[in-house]
Amino acid sequence: MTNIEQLIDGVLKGDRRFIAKTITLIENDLPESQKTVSLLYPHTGKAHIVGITGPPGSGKSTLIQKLVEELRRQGKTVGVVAVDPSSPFTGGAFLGDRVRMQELSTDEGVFIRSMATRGSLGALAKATKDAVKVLDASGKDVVVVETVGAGQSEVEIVKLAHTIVVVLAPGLGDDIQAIKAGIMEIGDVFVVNKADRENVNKAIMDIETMLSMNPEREKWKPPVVKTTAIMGEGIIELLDKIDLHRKYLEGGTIDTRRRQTVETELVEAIKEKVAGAIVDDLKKKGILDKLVQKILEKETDPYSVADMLLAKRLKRLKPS
Ligand SMILES: Nc1nc2c(ncn2[C@@H]2O[C@H](COP(=O)(O)OP(=O)(O)O)[C@@H](O)[C@H]2O)c(=O)[nH]1
Ligand SMILES: [Mg+2]
Repeated sequence: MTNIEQLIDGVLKGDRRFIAKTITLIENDLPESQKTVSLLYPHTGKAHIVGITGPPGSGKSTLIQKLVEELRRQGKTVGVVAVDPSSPFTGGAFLGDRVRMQELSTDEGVFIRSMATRGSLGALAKATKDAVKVLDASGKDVVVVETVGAGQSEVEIVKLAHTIVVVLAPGLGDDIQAIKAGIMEIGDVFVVNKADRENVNKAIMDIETMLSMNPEREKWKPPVVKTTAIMGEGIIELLDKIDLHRKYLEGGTIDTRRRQTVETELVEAIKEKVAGAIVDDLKKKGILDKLVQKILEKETDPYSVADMLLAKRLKRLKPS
């Protein structure tokens, strides 16, 4: 049996076995997991967190593989957390890639993990955020998070990143879907991958037009990078832009971003813990069932009940 102290110690040393164990603990939402994350928390905040999002099939996983290789060449350590059940990091279609993935999997400076989709999306989002913290605390220079830019939870996950890279591919008709999912607004760097295909320049122009129509932008003007991930082309340029964005953030806005992230996290923790405790209490006392019945009979409605519960609790909190 490993105890929490051992886990923490192992993670802080960057030991892959302990990192893996800790993330498994988090994934399974075991009782020790929260304590572990709390103890690791003071050691976080050093990594550059890079979110990679975009429609399925645009080449995110392939691109990340190449980014990891290049970062290693530059002497940087890297952690990857992928929330993409459609294309997990098992090597993709190419045998060559699979061999490369195996090489990466024995490199102590790299840790790659695909998150399992057990439980709700909200639970997955939380587990992913915690896994990023573990990798940050383990001393990785860069932590990459891959999510499919499809739903709100995925967008929420990627928002924890300092730098968000949106990966699109030409001719997939994905662009419109991507805009719908709201990922165009959050991108700091745009990638048109599969530059070996037709219509690359049109895709780039479409993105640039869209970006120019968005006046709400900060001083940072999101660059658009062309890559061919399968050939490893454009990777260095992409890393340069990612690093440029890091430097831009460190010039002033990074504290604002960190503040926002921490605020969101706190609000979510309060919702989960406080609301959760109230609901559990109501369930235990059998009150929840009665309230449901009343709502079914149209005697009241969910929001009025919530207001009533809140008023009661606030009254109880006030010193008499
Ligand atoms: N032609 C071409 N195919 C690519 C390129 N990058 C990735 N692919 C292929 O696109 C498919 C989806 O890639 P994947 O990395 O799994 O995409 P993800 O779903 O965004 O993670 C795979 O078959 C890749 O081999 C590229 O630059 N050019
Ligand atoms: Mg993928």
